[in-house]
Amino acid sequence: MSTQRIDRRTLIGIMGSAGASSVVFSSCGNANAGLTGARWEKSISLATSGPGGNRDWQPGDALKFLPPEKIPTSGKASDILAALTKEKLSLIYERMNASRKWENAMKDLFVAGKDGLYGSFHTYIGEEAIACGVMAALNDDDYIASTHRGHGHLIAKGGDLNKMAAEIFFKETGYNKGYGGSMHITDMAKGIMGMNGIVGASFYLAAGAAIRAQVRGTKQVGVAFFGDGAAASPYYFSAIRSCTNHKIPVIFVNENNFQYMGVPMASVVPTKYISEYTRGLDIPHHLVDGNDVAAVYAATKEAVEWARAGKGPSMIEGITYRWYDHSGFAGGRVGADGAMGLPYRSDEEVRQWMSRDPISRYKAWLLEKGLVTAAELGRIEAASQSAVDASINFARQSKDPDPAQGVHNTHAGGPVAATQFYNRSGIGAS
Ligand SMILES: Cc1ncc(C[n+]2csc(CCOP(=O)(O)OP(=O)(O)O)c2C)c(N)n1
Repeated sequence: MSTQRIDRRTLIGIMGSAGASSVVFSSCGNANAGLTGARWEKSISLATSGPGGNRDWQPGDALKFLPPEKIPTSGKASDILAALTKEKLSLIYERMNASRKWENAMKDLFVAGKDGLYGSFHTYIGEEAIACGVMAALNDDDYIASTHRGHGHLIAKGGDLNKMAAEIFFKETGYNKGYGGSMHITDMAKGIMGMNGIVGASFYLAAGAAIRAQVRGTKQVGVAFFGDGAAASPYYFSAIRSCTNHKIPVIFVNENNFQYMGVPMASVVPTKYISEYTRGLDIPHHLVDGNDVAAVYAATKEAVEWARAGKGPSMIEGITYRWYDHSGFAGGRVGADGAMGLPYRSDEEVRQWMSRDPISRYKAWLLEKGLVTAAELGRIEAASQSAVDASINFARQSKDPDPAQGVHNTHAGGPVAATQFYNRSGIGAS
């Protein structure tokens, strides 16, 4: 029997005419390299004609959700953030800057084709207020479970820029000795349970850590970050329901950036907001401007107090926007901010969201309230840039991993356990 080979574009066309769902399609799509507009236009028409809630979503519709241009300098959230010490407010600014500058530097290297970088790289640029606002309300020993878009989470929780840069450069000094790449970075000493290529995995990871804390009575909390698309995962409702039943100290933090790869979020969820899904559960829900670090911090502080008091989970939805393509840098340019020309969203929408830049808004808020001076903020920006430059130099100067060691990184228990396993299995250790 002869087998006919078909390319992915043809396959997608067949799936479309057979009425494939948007979720199936988006799992098959690869937003990474060389996509033509035509292919994504096809994906959008597939997604929007499938089952789901808001089937009429069009590129540009995220404009309806634009936050104000400035963080309000008065009000509950503003007062709660302003009560932090100057050191803590400065640290938030430092980490927001480090996150933005580190990813921007990586983006420029990828786009310029320098240093042999390749592979998945999901930028968090534009969403920094969520990670930094959440982390400011946590203790160092609280746990976070991240997503595929996790560099910003790691930086906000105090992770190591050098080790993360070296990992992206596939060097032996990297977090995973150069074998894991961007989506598998873990730093348990900092409570960072890992970035994760499995959409929807953060729910159970955070819940597991939180159950441990509950059993031991340590008062630690677990935070599950997840995207709007992950809310469509079958694990979401089951996890939040079980955590509610057992009052597990988990905070479910949704980063609603309206985009599920190249598919509009509105076509895969049936409600206008993710936080509407679970309203029937008797737990606090906070719907906040995710580009306002004060709003995110205030909501998380309340959720943390609720969890530490033994009352169980909370849900926070932060409305935000990612400036670049899903993964990789289609539409991005060296030294320029934002990815333009992507067929699943309008350039006007990108520009408007960029004008609500969470870092500039926080800076303006700090200055207007007179909490940190312009000179001090300038020094923080320069120090963040130096740390980013140093991380790239560190990565460049590090050695490549020894391929013979690769197998030893695949088993808990390290080289000894791996050797024993392979000896027993008769495969041989290397
Ligand atoms: C279980 C699973 N299904 C599908 C994918 C492919 N995939 C990777 S990222 C992604 C989109 C996730 O969107 P969202 O949760 O909204 O997060 P965002 O990328 O917007 O931050 C998909 C479908 C995957 N990695 N894992």
